[in-house]
Formats: sequence, structure tokens, C-alpha cells
Amino acid sequence: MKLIIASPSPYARKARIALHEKALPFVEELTVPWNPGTVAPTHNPLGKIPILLIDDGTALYESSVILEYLDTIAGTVPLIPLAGALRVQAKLMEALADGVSDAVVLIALEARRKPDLQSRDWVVRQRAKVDAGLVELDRILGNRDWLVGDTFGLADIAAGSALGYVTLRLPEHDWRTSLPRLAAFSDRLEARPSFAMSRPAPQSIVEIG
Ligand SMILES: N[C@@H](CCC(=O)N[C@@H](CS)C(=O)NCC(=O)O)C(=O)O
Repeated sequence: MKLIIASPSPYARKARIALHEKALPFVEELTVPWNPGTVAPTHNPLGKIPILLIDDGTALYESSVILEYLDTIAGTVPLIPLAGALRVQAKLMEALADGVSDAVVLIALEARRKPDLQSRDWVVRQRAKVDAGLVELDRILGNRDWLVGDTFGLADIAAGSALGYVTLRLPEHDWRTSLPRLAAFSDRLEARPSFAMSRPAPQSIVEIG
């Protein structure tokens, strides 16, 4: 399998972590989906990564779909609860964590627009979503080890990816001080080999109009 990624992407990181956790062999292809010449639209009409090219040539995109697909591969550790309330809760936590990442992406993109096109109100609006999302993740985690049930899984992957992305893009954000329990959770996740092998790194992108 080939996974097309951008090195900072929290969505690509979800897929990278899942592939490592499942010990599935794969190669990574790096692209900058925002820049001209990216391969992303060749495989995904939306032009977004991550894209998983599976061995029959099918291109899967949207990180939640890729994780669903990976969980159908027999003989690998399951990451999504099979049925019932736990499954819904895991998908809800994924939506929450991805929503935090979405707001951080919008803040980061705003900073790349021409200065006279940047909107302070827009950044404040997105920042409020980040803050509320982090508080909710902390509330749901409580004093437990994992976000959903009693094993590591999808919710932890999505949340850990979002937290790593907040740290990368908003280094001035004080969430680690205000939410020490969530920070300890993030540290525990980052110590896993699957997280260590997928640390986000910045890429250089062109200015957006
Ligand atoms: N909901 C999507 C989000 C994917 C996404 O927005 N990826 C960004 C990189 S972090 C991208 O490729 N953006 C390029 C674009 O929107 O043109 C997922 O979970 O896969």
C-alpha cells in the first residue's frame, strides 16, 4: 500500500499511526497538497491528502474512511470498537478531534494569506473552537487512560494527532498548562512507536490568495 501524505497533516498522521499500530507494510509519498503540481488531485477529486492507494489500485481518501478500511484487514489489531455505543462514541471523539484540527488548519492558512486579506475575527472564531474542543476532550478523558472504553483506539489516534498539531501550529497556546491531564495523555501517546514514527513536521507552502 502507498499512503500519500503531507508531513504536518494531522489527518495523514491518523492513517500513518493506524498503519504502524497494525504493522501493515506501506510506503509514504510526500506531497504539498496546497502547491501547484501536487499529485493529490490525480487520486482524489477534492485534492486533499491523506490518500491510501491499495493494492488493487483503488484510491481511498478521507482519513476516517481510510481508518475504517484498515480496520477491515483481517489479522490486524482492531482500532474501532465493533458495534454499539462504544463505536458511536469513538466516531464522535474522532469528529471532535478532527474538528479541532480543522480549526487549527484554518488559523494556519489565514496566516498565509496576503496581510490585507487576513481576518482577525475569523482567527478568533476558529481559536474558540480549538479551545472548546480541547476542554471537551479533557472532560471526556477524565482520569481514564483512553478516551473510549479501556483500550487504545481510533479516538486516541484522532485526539493525539490533533493535540500534536495544535502544538506544532499554535506553539503559543497554553493548553498544556490549563489542561495538564490532557497534556499527560498526549505525552503517553507520543511515547508510542506509532506516534514517534509519524511526528508532524512543517512544509513550505505557497501564499494563498
Ligand atoms: N477531512 C479530511 C481533511 C483532509 C485535509 O483537509 N487535508 C489537507 C492537508 S492537512 C489538504 O490536503 N488540503 C488541501 C486542500 O484542501 O486543497 C480528512 O480527514 O482526510
